[in-house]
Amino acid sequence: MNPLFLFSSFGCNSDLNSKAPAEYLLIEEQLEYSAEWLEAADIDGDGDDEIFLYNKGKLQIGATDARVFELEAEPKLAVHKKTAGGEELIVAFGSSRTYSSAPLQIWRFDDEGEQMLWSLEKGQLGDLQYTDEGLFVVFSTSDGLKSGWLKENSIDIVLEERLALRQLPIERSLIAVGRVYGDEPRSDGDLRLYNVKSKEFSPLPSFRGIRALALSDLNQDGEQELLVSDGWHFKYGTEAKARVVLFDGIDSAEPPRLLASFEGEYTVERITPHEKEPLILVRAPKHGYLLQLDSLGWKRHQLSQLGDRGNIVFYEEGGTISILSSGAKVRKIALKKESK
Ligand SMILES: [Ca+2]
Ligand SMILES: [Ca+2]
Repeated sequence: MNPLFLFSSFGCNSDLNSKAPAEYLLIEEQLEYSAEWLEAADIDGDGDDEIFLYNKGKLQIGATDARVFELEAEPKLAVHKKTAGGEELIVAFGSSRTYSSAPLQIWRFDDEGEQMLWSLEKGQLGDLQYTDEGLFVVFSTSDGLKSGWLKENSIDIVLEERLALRQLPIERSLIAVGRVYGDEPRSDGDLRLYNVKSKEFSPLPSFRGIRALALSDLNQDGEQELLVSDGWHFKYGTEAKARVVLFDGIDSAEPPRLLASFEGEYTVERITPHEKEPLILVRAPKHGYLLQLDSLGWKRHQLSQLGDRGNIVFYEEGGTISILSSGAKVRKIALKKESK
């Protein structure tokens, strides 16, 4: 794919058109610590990320001189909140085989300490998103699946919709809603926009069911692009397709564009765009992947194998972007800008 075509189809005519995207060399090393799950956020605001390492009920903040937070629960998803002094990390914890009676809990971590924002007995997390409007939580209980904004200590419910496990607010009153299945058992899922004021859905094009949603301004033109993993099928072993597509604005008449497909994987579970560079981390069942925009289009790099619960995140230190991958030995993959 020609990058000029890509950027012009973004509706962008900034200097990105004339600037070739950076090309990177991936330099992998194995670190001396383990993590069943990990995260990175600059909570002290000095420009370098702090590393969060979770192992067996303990979340260690910082690789050295560490603060330790103990909780009988397992981290599920985390989101970053920008603050005047850096970042906060917001983590949803829940039950697992080891912690079978753990409630669903949402905690905020900053440089000073941690604070529980919300908890729900016997709740299961569907999705967690942070936008300028606040924290948006999708969760299920015995009453069904609900979603809404966290306000004080409770969730201000905006939608109760079966099977709509993935939800992402485009704005306060407009939510992108992805279902794994449709109304009929085993039928294909779909992608729709929910208007909170009119309480109506409008369809967006998708190939079957949805497993992940993300928003990012990949070309830095001030407009967010919607990234979607579709292709889910109930016979996932043989029929499902693992794909990531991009919508150039949700009101665009253009069909979504396929950024990458992942042979040998049956779905994409999580899409993590970088905040500043056209880089996207993709978590699939077997491997992590990096999508990188270079002069030929979106290039796909297969990263380390991941366990059932492991994850991959971006990490920034000394101005260098790296990828951290969980495991018995954490892997760090530095993205070194290639000199030409
Ligand atoms: Ca820092
Ligand atoms: Ca954009």
